[in-house]
Amino acid sequence: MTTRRHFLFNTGATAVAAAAVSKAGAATLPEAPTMNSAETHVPPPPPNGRPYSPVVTLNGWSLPWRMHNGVKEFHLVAEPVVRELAPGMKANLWGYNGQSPGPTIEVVEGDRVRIFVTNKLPEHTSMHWHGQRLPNGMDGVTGLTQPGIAPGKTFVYEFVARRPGTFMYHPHADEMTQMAMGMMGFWVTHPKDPSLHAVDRDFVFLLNAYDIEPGSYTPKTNTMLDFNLWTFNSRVFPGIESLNVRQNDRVRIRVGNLTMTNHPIHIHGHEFVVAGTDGGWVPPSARWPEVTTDVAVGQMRAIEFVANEPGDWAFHCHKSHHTMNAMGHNVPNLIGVDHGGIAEKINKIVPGYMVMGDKGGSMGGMDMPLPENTLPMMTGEGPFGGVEMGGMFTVMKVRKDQKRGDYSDPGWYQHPKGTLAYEWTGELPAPARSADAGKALIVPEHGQHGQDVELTVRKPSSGNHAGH
Ligand SMILES: [Cu+2]
Repeated sequence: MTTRRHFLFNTGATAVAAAAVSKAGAATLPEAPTMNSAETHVPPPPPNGRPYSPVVTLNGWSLPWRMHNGVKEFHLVAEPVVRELAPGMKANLWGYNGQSPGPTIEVVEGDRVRIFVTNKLPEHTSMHWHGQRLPNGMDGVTGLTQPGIAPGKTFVYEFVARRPGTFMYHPHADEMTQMAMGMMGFWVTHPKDPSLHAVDRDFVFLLNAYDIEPGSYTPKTNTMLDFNLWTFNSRVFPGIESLNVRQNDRVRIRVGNLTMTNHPIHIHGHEFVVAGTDGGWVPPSARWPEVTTDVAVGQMRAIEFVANEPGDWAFHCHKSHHTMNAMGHNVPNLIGVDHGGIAEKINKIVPGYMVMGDKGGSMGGMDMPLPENTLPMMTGEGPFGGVEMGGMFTVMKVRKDQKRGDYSDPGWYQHPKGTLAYEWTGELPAPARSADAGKALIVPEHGQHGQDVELTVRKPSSGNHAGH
């Protein structure tokens, strides 16, 4: 593929830029390769160091290193970046080496690692190596274990990657701003023995969230909970590449959560086990089967399964508003309300005004004018029409005829005859229905207290509820 050429081109371009910027450091600093495309770049085989099976960072890449006297040297550059969240929308973020999230760092258990972190941001930063065993002074907490890295300065972190597993990196400086702007990356420490925990496909996803007003480009950094763009590797559906696997591949998906809320991560058609957590590998006897696993804030989970069911299987966060793109928050529920024409009338006064549909929320078919740089809330085309998704959603494509080593997108699944849901046009038996069917829905008056419906039918003489 063009992957390698693209990668080398970027590497060369940055090496020049780095030399121009830092005259004194150029001789000793390893190059800082950069990437500004959101295609997936599968890393070339490791040039030196001990062997391992590389992970796949969808819509991302892994950071190359140089060997220097037996030490693996990496160079991360914290800087403003432009990230395409999906075709049709770009965001002004902060990231590393041209991208948010930053490149994935892959090392082998026992490696001595030296990471140069250069700050090209307008404020100080630091780097915390989330989950690692390391000397306290390498932990990257501004004020506690080091001063902040001032703009234009470079700090060096050095430690032995002692524990194999799944990790993250992020600043521990002005965190609310820097994380809300996209500063984070993935780290994988592979086991010394490459046959341990071996899988055929090893994907990594960093969960992040942004609050970008429709029509604007820069996240609001004071947002605490009300984010409106929920991303896998700083991409939203339909901008997230599919997980392409061969039938019967052993698949691992590592998920790290640096948003401010939990994400129940769900896959269709297969059960998995949580084979790894923040703390390392789970002994096989302690793993239990699931189809959804919650990934709390600051946690990492590595799920594993054999992809033995061919098809196009949804992989997504199970919070339904996390599989939608940016919207206004105060949209009332108008199911059953005839508001024909009202949106158009209001639109003449308030451009961009939106009402929820009277037959449900679906806006897939609505012809809504969107502000510039704004994605539809529910979108994406599948072989059968609109997928009506956004945010943290993508598809795992399991194919039996995929050639060994070929993980290109196989296109949509062709369902064998007799295995596809279809419209029934014959006679219908009478459906079983509740005895109350057809009666008006009783809405509890004090629903927020969780009482039963009966409790809301008060006797006229009762004064006990007056305080409500
Ligand atoms: Cu979620």
